[in-house]
Amino acid sequence: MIKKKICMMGAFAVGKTSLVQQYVHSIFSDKYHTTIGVKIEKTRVDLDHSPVDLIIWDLHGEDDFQHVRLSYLKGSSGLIFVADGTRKTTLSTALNLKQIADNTMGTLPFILVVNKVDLKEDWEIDPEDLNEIDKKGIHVILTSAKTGEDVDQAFELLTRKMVEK
Ligand SMILES: Nc1nc2c(ncn2[C@@H]2O[C@H](COP(=O)(O)OP(=O)(O)O)[C@@H](O)[C@H]2O)c(=O)[nH]1
Ligand SMILES: [Mg+2]
Repeated sequence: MIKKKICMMGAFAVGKTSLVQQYVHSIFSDKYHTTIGVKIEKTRVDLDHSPVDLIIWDLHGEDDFQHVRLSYLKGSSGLIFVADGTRKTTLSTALNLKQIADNTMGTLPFILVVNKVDLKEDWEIDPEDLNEIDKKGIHVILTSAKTGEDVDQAFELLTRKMVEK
């Protein structure tokens, strides 16, 4: 059985917990629950008829990241960096976290998820910014943890990158 650990990374309230809950349990809550410490979810995905067990680590906050990054990232096979389309600063945070992760772990398979696409009219991140990032070879996926749009696709794309690595 193939087992892969994934870490969710990104600024406060971008939707990391919501994406994991939507993907693993098909649920969404509008209530804001700050994740305390680390929450670990397990799920099985069928990739071309072969099962892959994903162990998804979901950490709270961003600033305390400095203290936990090593133990949090240890053993991971892939990373999901999450930004919130309605808050432009979260994109820089995601890219900064990618830098920190690269320095700590070397480059692992990863994707950049820009979440809350259901609120597109409130977006601060414009397509031009994302185009630029895309040109650097970073895989960008727009998701909504609320409607479920492209959430499965995001996790499956990362799984593929990890397995094919
Ligand atoms: N409209 C909308 N709200 C979202 C989405 N994802 C998360 N949220 C909301 O954004 C807030 C923060 O989400 P949460 O998953 O706790 O963020 P985290 O701190 O990154 O884990 C919560 O109130 C969620 O209900 C989304 O795709 N669309
Ligand atoms: Mg959370």
